[in-house]
Amino acid sequence: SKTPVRVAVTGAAGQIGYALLFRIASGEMLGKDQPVILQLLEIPDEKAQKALKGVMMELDDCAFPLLAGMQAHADPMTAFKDADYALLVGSRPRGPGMERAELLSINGAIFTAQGKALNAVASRNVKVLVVGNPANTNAYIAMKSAPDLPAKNFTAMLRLDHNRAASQIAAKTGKPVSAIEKLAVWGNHSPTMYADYRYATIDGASVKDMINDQAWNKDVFLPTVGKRGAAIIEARGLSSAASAANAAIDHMRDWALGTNGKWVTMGIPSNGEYGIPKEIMFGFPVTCENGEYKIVEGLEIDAFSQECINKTLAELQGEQDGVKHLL
Ligand code: NAX
Repeated sequence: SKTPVRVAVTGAAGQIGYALLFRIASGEMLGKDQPVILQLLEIPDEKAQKALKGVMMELDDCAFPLLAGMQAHADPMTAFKDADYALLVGSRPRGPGMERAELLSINGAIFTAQGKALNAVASRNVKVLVVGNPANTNAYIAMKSAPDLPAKNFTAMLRLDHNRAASQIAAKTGKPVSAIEKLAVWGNHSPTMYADYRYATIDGASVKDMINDQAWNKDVFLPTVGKRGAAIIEARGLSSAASAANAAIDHMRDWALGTNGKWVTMGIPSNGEYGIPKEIMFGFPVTCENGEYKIVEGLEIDAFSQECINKTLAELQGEQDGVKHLL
């Protein structure tokens, strides 16, 4: 059987962690033949560490055949040791009344420390996914703090936006979500992201032609997908957790095991594609093969799409300028 791989997860006692760890341990992320060792990081706070122990007791009680080991950590330098995969879920999202500068400086501290720790102790091939918000900028900070690791190994989660867009299109067209291909979400994981179905197909037919309603795109689809996170909070009293964990599983599984030519969305450092400045952590359509992602290139960007892309890019550049002094 295969050698176990090491999967580090931060924020492991949080609500996304609770929806994520059991699926990683059951083989849904890396395959039903791939044993995993979970390296779980929480803040040193006694309550958080105790809650983490409780989650680990439940993981034990699942008797997962693929769970080859697990440890609790309070220090990224030990949590990330030899990690093959790192899912950075724990962060400080923006609270009510929190100033932007405060948000950026708290997360700056978390993600510079975690980037440095990955740089020092993780596998040289570690695949990093940042879920914790602001996800793109946190991923950018971690990447810039890990100069000895390939920049391409750092990614941010846009997959929840991608899956939300697919689900809205399925509802609008009355077609199964599994039949939708060639969907893309550009930019920042925030309400400015641009979900783009101009190239999408269902059983080979154009989704754009099927819907044929630019007003629906602009006035219904984009705001619904962009504000979906807020709508979940409003309905549930808590932010998206199971759907976020599911998107993290999708992102890592596709990156590791490939997409068979299917497009998915990942937040990745730009190499200048589509005029996005280098190193900006931006949502792009990609395909994955042999453990590598590749941007879908050559798509035409019309005036409306360019306007949307410029807006989400400007927001990201603002965020990244706000953390430059930390790097
Ligand atoms: P919770 O508050 O339930 O859990 C977060 C956990 O992270 C807590 O247990 C906390 O102790 C821990 N933590 C905080 N700082 C840490 C650090 N430096 N090292 C290790 N652990 C640390 O939040 P949850 O609902 O699980 O959400 C986690 C993050 O995901 C939030 O930032 C949230 O905004 C973000 N999200 C991102 C999404 C995306 O699509 N990219 C969607 C869902 C979610 O909103």
